[in-house]
Amino acid sequence: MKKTLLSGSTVTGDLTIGNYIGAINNWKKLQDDYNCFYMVADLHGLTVYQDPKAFKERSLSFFAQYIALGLDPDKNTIFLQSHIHEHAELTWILSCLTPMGYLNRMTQFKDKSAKNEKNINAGLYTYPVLMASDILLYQVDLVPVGEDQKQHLELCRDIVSFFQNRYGETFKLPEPYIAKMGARIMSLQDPTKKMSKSDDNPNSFISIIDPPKTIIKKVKSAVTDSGTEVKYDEEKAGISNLLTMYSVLSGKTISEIENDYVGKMYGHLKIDLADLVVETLKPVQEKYADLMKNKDHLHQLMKQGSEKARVVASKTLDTVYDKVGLYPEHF
Ligand code: AQP
Repeated sequence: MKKTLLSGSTVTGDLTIGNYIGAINNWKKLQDDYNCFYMVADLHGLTVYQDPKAFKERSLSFFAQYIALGLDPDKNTIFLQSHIHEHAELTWILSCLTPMGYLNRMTQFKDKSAKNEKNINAGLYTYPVLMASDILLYQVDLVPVGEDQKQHLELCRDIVSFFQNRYGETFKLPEPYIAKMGARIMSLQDPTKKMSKSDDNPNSFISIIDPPKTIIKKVKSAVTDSGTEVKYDEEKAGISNLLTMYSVLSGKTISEIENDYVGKMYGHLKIDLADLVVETLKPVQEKYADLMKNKDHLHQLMKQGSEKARVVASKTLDTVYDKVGLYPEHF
């Protein structure tokens, strides 16, 4: 029996090369060995203000990008979170079991509310409970987590025991899945910060669907220090970030790349990296364009994903409703 795994990306901004290198490229490698659920996390996206029309288009675009980036809709369950109403329903049940004190400790809430001073909403605060529902509905064994999600997974594990203590064993206890090499890609404009798809400055990230000209312009204008030697150095975050990206995309080690650039300048690496990103994304962008031309086919694939997801999610929610004592509608 394959182990079950779930991951997803929040629908904010456009997927970036950081999402690809740090997450989706690894998800692709897991699709043969695990029973994978990959979700377009649109409900999570509502924790920040979204223009409704653009948000709808973006959710479809994320779904198409997952497939264009290599996630196979026949091997995996790829779906939109909001299509499975059980996520929102389980969130309510779990919210009634989650002490406020636990949510108060979440550092991401503090960081995100500092960034969103004008929109500190309750959804931002209870976001980890929705994340717990995402995981627990599918009786997931493993969750790929970066540093910033570890605390949320811990909370999810606490919620499993709160539920179990009150109602008996119901959910599988999820474990973190630590990817072998999920490089963290930094902002092109401030390499001390993670590249983030919702960054206000579009020059700080490369989006998967950026046209080649834009990619070249963004890489060329990446912030580096005043040196010239192409060498990985933690003190030189800008050039090190470009080297990391080059290494992951080319499959060469950092020291091989350093050797190739002896006697050359930062500018040479930038030109080659820009070409490499454009070449890497070319087949992805072609596939994406094809998929977006045939919306009926995309909708069909979406339906296929949500039907598979719903079978598992509804079974879990039925058990939960029964255990907490909600009166059944059907006898
Ligand atoms: N820069 C990055 N480097 C490596 N991995 C990254 N991921 C995101 N950015 C990088 C990984 O992508 C997965 C999906 O993450 P997400 O989109 O749901 O949320 P996030 O981590 O909060 O990414 P963003 O781009 O920073 O989102 P916003 O702008 O909405 O806050 C995760 O596995 C993540 O680690």
